[in-house]
Amino acid sequence: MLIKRASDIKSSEITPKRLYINRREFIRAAGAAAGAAAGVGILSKGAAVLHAVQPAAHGRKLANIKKGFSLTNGEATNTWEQITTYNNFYEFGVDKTDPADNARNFKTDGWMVTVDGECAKKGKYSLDDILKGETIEERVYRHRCVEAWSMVMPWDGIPLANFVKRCEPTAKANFVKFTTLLDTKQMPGQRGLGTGIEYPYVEGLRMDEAMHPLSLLVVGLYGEVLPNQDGAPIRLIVPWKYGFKGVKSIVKIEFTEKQPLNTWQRTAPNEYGFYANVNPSVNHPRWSQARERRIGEFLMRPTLMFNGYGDQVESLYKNLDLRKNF
Ligand SMILES: Nc1nc2c(c(=O)[nH]1)N[C@H]1C(S)=C(S)[C@@H](COP(=O)(O)O)O[C@H]1N2
Ligand SMILES: [Mo]
Repeated sequence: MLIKRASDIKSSEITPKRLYINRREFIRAAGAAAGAAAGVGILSKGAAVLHAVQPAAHGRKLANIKKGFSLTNGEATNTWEQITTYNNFYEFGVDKTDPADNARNFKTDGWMVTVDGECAKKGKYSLDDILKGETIEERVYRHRCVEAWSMVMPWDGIPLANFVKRCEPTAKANFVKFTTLLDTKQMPGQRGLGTGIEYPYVEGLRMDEAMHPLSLLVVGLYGEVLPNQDGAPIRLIVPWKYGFKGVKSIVKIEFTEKQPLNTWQRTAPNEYGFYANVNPSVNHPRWSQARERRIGEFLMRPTLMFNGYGDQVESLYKNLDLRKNF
């Protein structure tokens, strides 16, 4: 066979490109190479641009949400439309509108989260189990992507600390590791092609970061059930870190002794670290992190240390060199 199938292209063939193209282009380059080989890539992409992306349909309202706190200095909250049509969720495609298109029929009924590792209460938890006895809080947080765009989102969720305590971690539990669903049937971005990303998507936090009151297990947006493109039915939000720490559609929470290897660090370790604290003075090797584009605004605004949450979190890092531990 002369034509290479997507799955025949080894990730090693595209590896050097990581050095000079950005995250999405790096993924897309693999797709274009495969598409060109198959003679369809460019045309189908061109056609895709012509359709208008639809925001998430309005879903079920969550009951009894308590106002939490807004830590945004009065900055305007982004709209439902913006938050559900401009996404990063590579399992559903690498363009910002792909998750809105491709996660539309994602099935989350009967969702279970496995708790494992260094803890007493291992097992499978349904969403109801996780939310049992909890008050869902609305937290309006800034969200800063490592790609230098940002939004303000009104999440609904519970403090991650509450759930961690219920799992009764052992003395050896130094980190919490989170894993996204692996489902090549439902997630087209996980199929075939050697994009250089190994699925499932994995993230992690140090135990004290997981216990910090700002860390949130999110199940809703704007008081409604979390839209699929934003990581339904349950995802993490850690507002002082780059957005990629906010792992979506979580199926496993593990307590580990050693620091987990998170997906972006594994994919490009010179560019993405474990900590990923928002830091305007540590640039990405290929772009500045000093400023950001707030979705809906024209001028770029300065990026704030720890995304503006320094008063709350800087004590966690007083013994850490944030240049080395980026
Ligand atoms: N499983 C998974 N989680 C993920 C991602 C992803 O591609 N897959 N993208 C991350 C990145 S880079 C960002 S900026 C946020 C985007 O969240 P949002 O689409 O709800 O704004 O999700 C993060 N969580
Ligand atoms: Mo991101």
